[in-house]
Amino acid sequence: MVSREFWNTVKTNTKFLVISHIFPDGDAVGSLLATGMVLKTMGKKTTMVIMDKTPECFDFLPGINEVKRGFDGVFDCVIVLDCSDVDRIGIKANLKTIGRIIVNIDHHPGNTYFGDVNIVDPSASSVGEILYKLFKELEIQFDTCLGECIFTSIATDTGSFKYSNTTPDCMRICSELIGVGVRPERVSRFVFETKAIKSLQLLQKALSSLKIGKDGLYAWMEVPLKIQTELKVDDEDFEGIINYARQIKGVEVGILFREMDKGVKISFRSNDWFDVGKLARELGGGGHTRASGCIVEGKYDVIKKRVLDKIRTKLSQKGLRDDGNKWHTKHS
Ligand SMILES: [Mn+2]
Repeated sequence: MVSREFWNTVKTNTKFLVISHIFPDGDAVGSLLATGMVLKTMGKKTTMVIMDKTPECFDFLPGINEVKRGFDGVFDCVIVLDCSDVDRIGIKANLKTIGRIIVNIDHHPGNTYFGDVNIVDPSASSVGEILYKLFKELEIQFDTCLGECIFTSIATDTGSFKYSNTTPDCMRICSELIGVGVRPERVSRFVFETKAIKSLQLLQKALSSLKIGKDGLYAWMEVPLKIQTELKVDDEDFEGIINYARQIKGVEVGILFREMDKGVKISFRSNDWFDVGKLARELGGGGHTRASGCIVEGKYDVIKKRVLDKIRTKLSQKGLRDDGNKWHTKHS
């Protein structure tokens, strides 16, 4: 059993690096802190790293001040969380030069199984959910701190228990976590209900760019670099903005084009049947069936047109056999 291999790895080693992805979300941060907490309780030397700024909305989580932006030296074991592939970690070095054993814990369908131990469950709502099950096997006690981290993972990756990945399992887990003292309204206030003014100004700009495709099946928003510089916005200010495109009645796919220095960061959301995870992978990115993204290098207008054309074509092919036509190039 994979989990036995995981626990043997934990028990027989002492020095751990726990790391999750760049552009960190609630699952990246929550699962990182939960893993770090459990390893430390077990007396392991543990370094927690995210190679990127963590959004301020997660500053309330226990242990967040111990998360570092980099690391030195080598480790017995590197535990990678919520990363479909090694690029998502944001380090240049080969993982094998950092740790003797690589453990990959993830729930993305496109996971590349880059670890020596791979615990990959695409049916799980979040890495937090996978961790809960792993910790239960060892009869680890859940207190409010550990519970709050796991709860945040699940609550954010299910969009506050609204997405199709909200399963009986994740509701049962969260019910138990509330039972050990997690306060959903506290998590919700920090994570979902507190906004910087610049986030709302960004939303204002994004909404003013909102356009809908001729057939009404897709809608998009655009944020030029100039606006981002003016408002001094970060990645975290973009959180949730794309949903406004997806929410329009009749729309299946929502798209957000964010101009970057050398290309475009594109986010995709779908409502019902369109696999945006597959679309993003074809564009060199990744993600889930209903939520995904990619970064494409090249000229903004060219990329935008190609992506919109591609979506229009795919939408018009609904019900037809997928011809497997792939857009391989990352550069336009
Ligand atoms: Mn996740």
